[in-house]
Amino acid sequence: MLRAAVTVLGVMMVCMAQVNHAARTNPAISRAATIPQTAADAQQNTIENTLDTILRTMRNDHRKLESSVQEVKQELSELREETDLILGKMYKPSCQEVAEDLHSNAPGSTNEATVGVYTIKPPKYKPTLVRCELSRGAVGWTVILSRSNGRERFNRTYREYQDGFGDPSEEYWIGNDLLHRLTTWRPHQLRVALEDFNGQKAWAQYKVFRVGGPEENYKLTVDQFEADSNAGDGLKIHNGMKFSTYDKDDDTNKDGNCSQLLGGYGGWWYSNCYHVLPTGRYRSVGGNEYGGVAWHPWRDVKHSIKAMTLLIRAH
Ligand SMILES: [Ca+2]
Repeated sequence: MLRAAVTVLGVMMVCMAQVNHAARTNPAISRAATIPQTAADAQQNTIENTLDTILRTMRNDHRKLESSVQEVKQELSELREETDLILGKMYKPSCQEVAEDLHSNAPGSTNEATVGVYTIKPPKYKPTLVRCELSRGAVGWTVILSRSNGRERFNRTYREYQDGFGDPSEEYWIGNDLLHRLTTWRPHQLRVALEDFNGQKAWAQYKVFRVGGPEENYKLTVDQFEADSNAGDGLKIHNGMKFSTYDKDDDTNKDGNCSQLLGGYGGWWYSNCYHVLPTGRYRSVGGNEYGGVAWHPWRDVKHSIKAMTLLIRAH
């Protein structure tokens, strides 16, 4: 009995020695031998494998989705270009081309300057109604602002000045986005026509007129004043200014917002605050108050004039 027990013990010791040796040389056996896999471990492995499969499928689907989005973007961009081309064939890009078109179709009829409202469509911009002044020799100017009777409201938000507002055949603002588009597409000049309540008229012209994009707050560049302009260089202090409205103050007045301080709430390239103010409060008589429709030095900065038109044309 004792001998049998000693033999069994001896066999067990030999077996354990073999297992230990195998475990030292093979880590897999070591884990299997020392930490036996339970049902919970097996379940965890299954869950991990399933999650792994789901993750791989999701990544795959995501890649496919990204590729589809890219394709849709490409198609949209092509569609936009096609629409742009079609609309570009329907409408002239500016009043200059409107004038050239009228002149070539009826050369004898443009001996006198005419004014009309036309739809123009500069490249990569929506078709927009504007007022054109079409002069002799196929010359077309685009009216960008008009004041003449005080019927339109000019106390508008930054957003409204971006889009433009009013009636092109009467009083209106063409819109800062379109101004930016037109004046950066081709170099432009600016002409200003003024009229006072006593019937006197004056004009001013600048060879350079450019409006920056929204990222630079529609910064104004107006330069090369033409010396024979009889209204005087009123825009000098506005050159380089950003566009401000009553709800956006980018003027150089440290104490407040010029658009609000002047009481008219019109948008403009205010400095501190103005010599010229086409969007001021309309007064049916000249008056002697700040904030009216003004062009200094032609008239006092407090004198509101009867009519002002700003026009632009590519060189
Ligand atoms: Ca300010």
